[in-house]
Amino acid sequence: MLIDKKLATALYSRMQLIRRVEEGIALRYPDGKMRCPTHLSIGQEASATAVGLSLGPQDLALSTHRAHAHYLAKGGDIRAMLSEIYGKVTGCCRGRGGSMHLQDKAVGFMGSTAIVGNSIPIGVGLALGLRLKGLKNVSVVFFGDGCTEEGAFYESVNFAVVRNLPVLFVCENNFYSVYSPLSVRQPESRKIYKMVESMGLATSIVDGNDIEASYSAVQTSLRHLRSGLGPYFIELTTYRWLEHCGPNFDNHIGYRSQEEFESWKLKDPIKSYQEKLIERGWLTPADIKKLNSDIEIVVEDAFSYAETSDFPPETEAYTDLYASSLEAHA
Ligand SMILES: Cc1ncc(C[n+]2csc(CCOP(=O)(O)OP(=O)(O)O)c2C)c(N)n1
Ligand SMILES: [Mg+2]
Repeated sequence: MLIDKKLATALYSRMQLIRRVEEGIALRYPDGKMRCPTHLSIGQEASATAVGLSLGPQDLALSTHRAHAHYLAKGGDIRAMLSEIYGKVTGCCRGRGGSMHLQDKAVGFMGSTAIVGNSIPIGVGLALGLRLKGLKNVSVVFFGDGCTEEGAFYESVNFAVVRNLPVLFVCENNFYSVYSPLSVRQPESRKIYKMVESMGLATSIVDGNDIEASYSAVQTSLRHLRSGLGPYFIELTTYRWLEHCGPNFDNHIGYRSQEEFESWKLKDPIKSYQEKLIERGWLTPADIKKLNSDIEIVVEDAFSYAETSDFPPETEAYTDLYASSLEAHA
C-alpha cells in the first residue's frame, strides 16, 4: 500500500495543524490586531496537505489570496506566518506582506498574491528557470476555480505545454468565486479538468476532501512531471466553510444554502480521516488526543510569539524608493 501508518500520521497531523492555526486566526481576528484581510481554508486542508507533503524543499510553490494552508503544507514556519499576519518584523516578509503576500524562499514558497490568476505565469516562469538550470525540481501553482476564468491561465498553460515544462497546476475547486457559484460562471456541462485536457496536457480530478485519494493522485502527477512528460493539471474538489474573506460563517446571506454547507461538513477531511485511522487500528483515540494536544502547544506558542514580537522599525515603513526620495528632499 502506498500509504503506511507513518505517512498517514503525518498527513493527519499536517491537516490538523493547518486547521488549528486557522481556527486560532478566526478566534483572534475580531481583536483587531491582524490588520490585513484573511481568507481562511477551513474545510480545504486535505488538498493543500496532499500536495505539500508530496514536495521537497527544493520544489517551488506559489499561491493566491488563500495561501495559509499552502504555506504550512509546504513546510512553512508557523511563527513566521502568524507574525506576518500580525504585521510584525519577525514575519516571513518582515511584516510588510500580511496574509495574502507570503513568501519564504527557505522552504521554496515563492510567493502568494491577491490578484486572481497572476501567480500562474510566475509559476510557469519558475518551471522554465528550473529547466534552464538543468534542475530536476518542479514548480507548483495553487489556485482556485475562479482562476480558470482568467486569460493569464490559458496563456500560461499553453506556454507550459509548448515548452513541456515541469509545472503542476493545482486547481482547488471549491465551486465558488466569492459569492458566485461555478454554475453562473461556466457552462453546467463543463468539467474544468476536461477543458484543460483539450489544451494538450495530462489532467485528472480527485475528491479533494479525501486525503489519501488526493495524495495518491498528486503522487501520480509528480511522477509524470519528474519523468519529463511535461505539465500536469490536477483538480481537487473541496469546499470552504467560512466566508470568502474573514472569520465568520456567512450562509445566512443567501448565496449558498445551509443544506449544501451541511452536506460538505459531513465530508470534513480531518474528522473522516480520524475515523478511518481508528478503524484501521493505526491510531487510537488516545493517540489522536495526544497528537492534537501537541499541535495545540505549537500553535499557541506561535500565536504568543507573533503577538509579542516587535513591529518593524519606522524606517522600514518606507520602500527604498520613498526613503531615497525623502533623503533627496531633506
Ligand atoms: C484579477 C482579479 N479579479 C477579481 C479579484 C477579486 N477576487 C478576489 S478573490 C476572488 C475569488 C477567486 O475565486 P477562486 O479563484 O475560486 O478562489 P477561492 O477564493 O475560491 O479560493 C475574486 C474574484 C481579484 N483579486 N483579482
Ligand atoms: Mg473558488
